[in-house]
Amino acid sequence: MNLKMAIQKSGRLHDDSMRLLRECGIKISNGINQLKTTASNFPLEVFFFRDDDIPQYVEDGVADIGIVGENVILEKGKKVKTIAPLGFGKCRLSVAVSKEKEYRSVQDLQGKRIATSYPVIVKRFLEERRVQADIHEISGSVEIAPGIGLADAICDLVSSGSTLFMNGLKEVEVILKSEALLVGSNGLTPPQEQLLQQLCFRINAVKRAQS
Ligand code: PRT
Ligand code: ZN
Repeated sequence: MNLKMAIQKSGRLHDDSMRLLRECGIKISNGINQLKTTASNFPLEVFFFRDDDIPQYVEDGVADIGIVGENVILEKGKKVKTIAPLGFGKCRLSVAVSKEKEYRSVQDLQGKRIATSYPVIVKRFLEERRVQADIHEISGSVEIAPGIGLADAICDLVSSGSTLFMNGLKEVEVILKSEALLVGSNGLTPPQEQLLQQLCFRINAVKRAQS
């Protein structure tokens, strides 16, 4: 029996996810043109997916475990359990407005149009603060929305801040701090749980060695 793990096929979490497995002493071939691969020295199958699909696959048990950003887990609202934060993929989900605009508090978003790829998280954030705004879901290049008149504000992931800067925007609210998480399906069998424990033991050793 193998433990099935979903990781990002390509993108910001792919290399660090592969590196973590390598540092855990698990040998797998690179997945750029593959859908899945099997480790040669640990009972682990690795599936390569788009990060957005990973919560669903783990909830459904297509994969037993997965590595995905906390931002994606919260947005998708799937029933998966968090096993461990992994210390990479760090970013924040923030609201930004044109740097020329005056911004005092979240109340300034009242009645405004906010472009984002994270409508669920943004909606909850605004509701908790009793602010009503128009959420426009767009899937990419969110940061150009204010410049082309599509929105008054955006909510997007930020790490260095240079994308906001280059688009004449300033960060005004941090909604969420996120990093990559190891998540697991709720229906693992005892043998799968045991394999997961072995894997977690190795991950913890890697984390300790790095801190
Ligand atoms: O193809 P697939 O759907 O799998 O990938 P994707 O394009 O949806 O995601 P990807 O690879 O961009 O990001 C995967 C995960 O990395 C995210 O879900 C976050 O958990 C994490 N992460 C960490 C980031 C960033 N940092 C980040 N800076 N994801 C995206 N960004 C983008 C941001 O959207 C913005 O466009 O980078 C830009 C801002 O970066 P700075 O450095 O200019 O602030
Ligand atoms: Zn994605």
